[in-house]
Amino acid sequence: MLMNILLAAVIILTIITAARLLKVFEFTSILRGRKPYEISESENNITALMFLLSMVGLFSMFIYFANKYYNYKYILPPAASIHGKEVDSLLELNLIIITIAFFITQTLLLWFTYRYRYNKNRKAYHYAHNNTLEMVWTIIPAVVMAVLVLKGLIVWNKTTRKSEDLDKVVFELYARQFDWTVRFAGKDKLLGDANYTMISGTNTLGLITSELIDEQLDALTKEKERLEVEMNEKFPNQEKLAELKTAYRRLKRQLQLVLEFKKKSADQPYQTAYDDIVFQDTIYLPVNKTIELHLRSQDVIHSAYMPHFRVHMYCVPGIKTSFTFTPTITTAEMQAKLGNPNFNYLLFCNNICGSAHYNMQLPIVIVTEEDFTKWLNSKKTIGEQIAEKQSTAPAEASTEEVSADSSKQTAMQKHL
Ligand SMILES: [Cu+2]
Repeated sequence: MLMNILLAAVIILTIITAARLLKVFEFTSILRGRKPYEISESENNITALMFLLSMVGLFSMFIYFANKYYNYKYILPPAASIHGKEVDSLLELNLIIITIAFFITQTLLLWFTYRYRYNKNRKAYHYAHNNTLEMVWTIIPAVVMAVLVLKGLIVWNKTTRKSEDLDKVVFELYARQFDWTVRFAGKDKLLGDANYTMISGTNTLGLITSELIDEQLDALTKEKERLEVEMNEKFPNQEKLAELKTAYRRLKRQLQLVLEFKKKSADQPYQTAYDDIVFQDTIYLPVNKTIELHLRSQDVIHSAYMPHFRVHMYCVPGIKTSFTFTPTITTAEMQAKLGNPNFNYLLFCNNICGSAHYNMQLPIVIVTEEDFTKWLNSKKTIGEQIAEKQSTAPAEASTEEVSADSSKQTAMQKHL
C-alpha cells in the first residue's frame, strides 16, 4: 500500500516537473528571439532519432514478451481433441501473418518518419495516385483474408456438422441459471423429444414421454383451477387481477400445447427419451470416439466452453446448437503429461449469464471406451426412473426428480 502511494507521488511529481520544464523551454526560446514551439534543426534531428530508437524498443519488447508469454500457461492449454490441433494451427497461422504485417508496417512507419524528417532544403513531393500500389495493398490482404476464412470454415463445418459415425456418443448440455444438466442418448443414439411447455419443477429438461405428459397435464389443470378460484374472489385488487388474468391466459395456452402432445402420443408414442440418462455431475467421455454434443438453454444465452477440447458453442434459448469433436488424450494421460495428478478437464459457461455465472462448471473425465460403457451402464435411464417412481410412491407424494439435483454439490466438491 505504502509503495503504491509512493509510486503515485513519484509519477505525479514527474509530470509536474516535466510541465514546468516545458514552460522554461518556452521562455528561453522567447528570450532567444524565437517563436515559442519553433523547432531548431538539432531538436528536429533528435526527435527523428527518437522514432528510430522507439522502433528498436518496440521490437525488442515484442520479441521479449512473445517469448515469455506465448505458452500453454497464457495462451491455451494443450489441445486434447482432433480438431483442436487444427484450431491451434489456425491460431498460429494467424499470429504468424499478424507478426509479419506488424514488423513490415511498423518498420515502414518509423523508418519513414526518421528518413523523411523535416529539412528546409527539401520540398515534399505530391504523390497523388498509383494504381499498382493500390492493387497490391488491396489484393494481398484480400487473398490472405480469404485463405484464413476458408481454412476456418473447413474446421467450422467439421465441428458443427452432425456426425455420420454410427459408433458416436451423443449427449446434450442443458444450460440454465446457474447449472448444467447433462443428458446422454441411450442405445438408439437419439436424444428424446423435449419442449419448453413440458418444463416443470421435476422435469427441468422438458422431456416428453406419455407419463410426463400426464403429469404435466395434471399439474397444469390443478394450477388452472387454483387461478380460477383466485380470480373469482369477491373483492379483487385490480392490479392483482390483471396479473392473474395474464398468468391464466399463458397457462391456458401451455395446456393447449401439452394437450397437442397428448394427442400426438396417441398415434405415435414418445419413446426416444426412455433410454436417456440425465444427471448433473461429472461427465465421462470415451477417448478417440466421435462425440456429438447438443446444446440448449432454458433462460438466457450461455456458452459451453471446454478449453482443452477447443469446444466453444453458445446455448441459445429457443435454438438447438451442436458441436462434434473427438477427445484424443485421457485424463490420466494428461495428468502424466502435465505432471499434475490433480488435473481435470473442465466445462465452463463462458458467457456472463448472471450473478452465479462462475458456478456453472463441471469436471470432465476422459476414459477408455470400456470404462465409459461401465460408467454409463451404472446410471439409471429415464425409463427406469419413471418405472421406479410409479412402483414405489403415489404420484403426489413423489419428490424424485428426473434430474438429480442433490448429487451435484457433493460431486463438484469431490472433483474440484
Ligand atoms: Cu451461464
